[in-house]
Amino acid sequence: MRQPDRDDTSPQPDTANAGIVHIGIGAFHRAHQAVYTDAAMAAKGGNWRIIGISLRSTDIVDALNAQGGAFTVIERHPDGPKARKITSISHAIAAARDIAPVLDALADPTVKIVTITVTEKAYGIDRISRMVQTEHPAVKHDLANPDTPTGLLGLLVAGLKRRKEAGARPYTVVSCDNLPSNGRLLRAGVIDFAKRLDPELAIWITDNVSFPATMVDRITPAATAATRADAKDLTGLYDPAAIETEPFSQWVIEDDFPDGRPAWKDGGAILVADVEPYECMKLRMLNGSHSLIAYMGQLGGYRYVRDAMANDAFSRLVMRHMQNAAATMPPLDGIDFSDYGADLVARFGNREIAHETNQIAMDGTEKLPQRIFAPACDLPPGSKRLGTFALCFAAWLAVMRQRINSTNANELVQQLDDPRADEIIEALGNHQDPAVIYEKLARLPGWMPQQLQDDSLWHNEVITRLSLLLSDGADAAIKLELAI
Ligand code: CS2
Repeated sequence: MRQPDRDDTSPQPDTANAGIVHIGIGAFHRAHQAVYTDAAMAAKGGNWRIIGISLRSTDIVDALNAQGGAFTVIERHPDGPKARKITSISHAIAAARDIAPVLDALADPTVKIVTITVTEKAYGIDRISRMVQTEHPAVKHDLANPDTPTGLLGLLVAGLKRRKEAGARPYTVVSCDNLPSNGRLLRAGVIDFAKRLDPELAIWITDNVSFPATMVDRITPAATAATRADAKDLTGLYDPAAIETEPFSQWVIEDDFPDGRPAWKDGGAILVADVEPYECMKLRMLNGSHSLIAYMGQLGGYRYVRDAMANDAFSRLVMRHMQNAAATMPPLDGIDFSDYGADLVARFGNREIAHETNQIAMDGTEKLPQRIFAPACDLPPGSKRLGTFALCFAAWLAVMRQRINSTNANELVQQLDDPRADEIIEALGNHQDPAVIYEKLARLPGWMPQQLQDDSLWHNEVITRLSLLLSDGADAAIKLELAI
């Protein structure tokens, strides 16, 4: 990312006041929005420091606060790692310890924007109806205890309620998670949640709150001891909050901020009127391929994405899938999907990045709908391009089956690493027949679109591939896919 020139008369990232609350201060936020905001303040100033909220972990909160919010970003370049100090976080708060300071931060009218990275499963919004999922644990808790919320929707609505009661302006709410139409989805979920508690608040939110959509992109493996060791080597300081990431970074933001925003454009972001085509491209080409690599990689014994990509047949499969995904989208001005795909192949192959297939494989029930099912539905009926989508779904089924077969009952839920693990275990039981495995998991409620459930080609393509994966393994399935 380019380093803008500093304007020495403006407040700088390490001294400015806070203007943003960010919910979910994990590695991705620290590698992405925190870096753009740091660069934006360095370029144009503004009181836009970030108050970071952690919903669950307390360790990261303590680590950041002990360093005045500062932390190290290690960028893994081909010619070695580079360290960068980021000071855009003012301080962090652990919601699990006490919700009062979180609600106070949300109520503070100097906070103009709330940004969010909590991962797909924390939303509790049905992707199709866009209504709240009343059985989602956090949603259920927060509807019953709206003054002491624990989840995303509960927090956002409690904060907005305080603003309305104080006669203050609301904050702008920005989802930075890999969800389709993330702004519209979150808007509908927040309004539906509010309606269930306070219909007038729901109307006020509808009339006053803006929910710009964003597309976020930066491959960020979980930090390890090697991350912290490199941070120490490069900076001389031990930093428990250090994270590592690839050099590439992209943030496309819908420019709809009635109460202002940092100069994110000067920090390298792209501000546009309509984000959804970018988001669709990224979800289908990058994240869809990532899920294919994750499940096929798990079956083929590849711990890291880079090692799977170093296998010629595997990387040809990934390229094939990218072409198939690109064929599901209308053209996007100024973007050549083949160039975008070629760049992705290079990023996935980066030898410096140790991105575990297991990390990407988690939460499949949350990820596959937008990455695999939605594009598969957009192919013309009978298209041969369906094959790689069917392979990705078959690979997920095979991973679930194999993990259940090889794990003892006590560790099963943890091993499946999916919010619907209990349902998956129950549905699969001891069934080993590919057609039955398909039936049982395709019929999880509210998941696979009806169009695919009714599509006999999809059904057959998945079962053929699942049979081969279970009997002969990943290499055989890749070979067959490339021969089609
Ligand atoms: C990955 C993403 O874990 C996953 O599911 O596909 O986190 C991916 O690395 C990011 O979206 C890249 O921007």
